[in-house]
Amino acid sequence: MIRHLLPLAELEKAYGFIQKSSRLVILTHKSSDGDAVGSTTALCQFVKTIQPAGATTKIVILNELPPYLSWFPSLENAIFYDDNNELAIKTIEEADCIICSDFNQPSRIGAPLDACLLANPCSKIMLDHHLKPESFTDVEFSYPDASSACEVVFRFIYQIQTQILNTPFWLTKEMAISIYAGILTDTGAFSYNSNSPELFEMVGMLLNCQIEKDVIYDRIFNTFSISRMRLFGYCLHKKMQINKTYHLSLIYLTHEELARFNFQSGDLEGLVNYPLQIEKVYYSVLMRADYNAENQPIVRLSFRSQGNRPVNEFAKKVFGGGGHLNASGGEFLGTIKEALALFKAEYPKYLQKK
Ligand SMILES: [Mn+2]
Repeated sequence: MIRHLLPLAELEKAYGFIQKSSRLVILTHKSSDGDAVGSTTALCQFVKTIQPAGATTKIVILNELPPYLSWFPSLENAIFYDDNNELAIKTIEEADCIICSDFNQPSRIGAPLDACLLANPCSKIMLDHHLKPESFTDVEFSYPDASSACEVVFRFIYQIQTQILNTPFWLTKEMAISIYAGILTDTGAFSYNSNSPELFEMVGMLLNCQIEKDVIYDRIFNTFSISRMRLFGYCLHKKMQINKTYHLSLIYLTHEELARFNFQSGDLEGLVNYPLQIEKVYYSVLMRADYNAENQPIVRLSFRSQGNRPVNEFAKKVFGGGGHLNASGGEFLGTIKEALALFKAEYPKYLQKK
């Protein structure tokens, strides 16, 4: 039994916006992951089933997708800002309804798309699962307890069909593929954020749509380039430092090291989780050198932990970031050397020895 979590009045409002729209746009966060692409492509297919004839639905994303995400159904409806600046901007400017999926702060979609989003006075709907949403939409479906944006999208479709349209719940195979891929991504293939029995009921319903779950797993996870696999090997063999007192693993990478392994965006995805597979390592931190939009050196940090060992406070107070209890991110304006010095001075205040 899938509970009706989304309030009916809000759902009716969102449904009204979509039903009236003739140029709908779906946005998601930059550096998109499987949940971002899964939720937007599933939504794109779904809204087409309730829009008036002749209406259009487009997905607009800042960066082009890496190969492991470019196979999703319905991506023929996506416009990438990197690829076509003018069309991407124009599409958002001309939208008469915008759905914001898998993000809750305009800045997450990247400049200049965020400014376009805010400047357009049309009706806006948020479907998300991150903490502390900013208020910039007319309808907010924000569920930090949900495994993924795709779970929220599943509920959205399920409730619109069964409560508003009074039809049995149905999905196309393509929608089910997109939703399953997003849930799979954001739960690390059901290794975290996936304790709810209801989630597995949803998965059962997705499997009933004849999706091939092993093929989806393969497309999302078994897609390393040779240089990416060697970069992982290098990090684990040469760079991982273990602090036994604090049960902490630290890996950092300089510009020079990243260049040596022909680093591409997304290549370090998932690496921060590996050290947690070591017995008695409960914290894992990954730092990598990067540049910001002003071309100043910055360091991007990822924090992971296990059990009741929060890392979000540390990420927030020391590195201006935040996130969930066990998974957070942050940023530091400066060099790796400076970031390391700050990290080493501060972690004893935030990490537990037990
Ligand atoms: Mn997500």
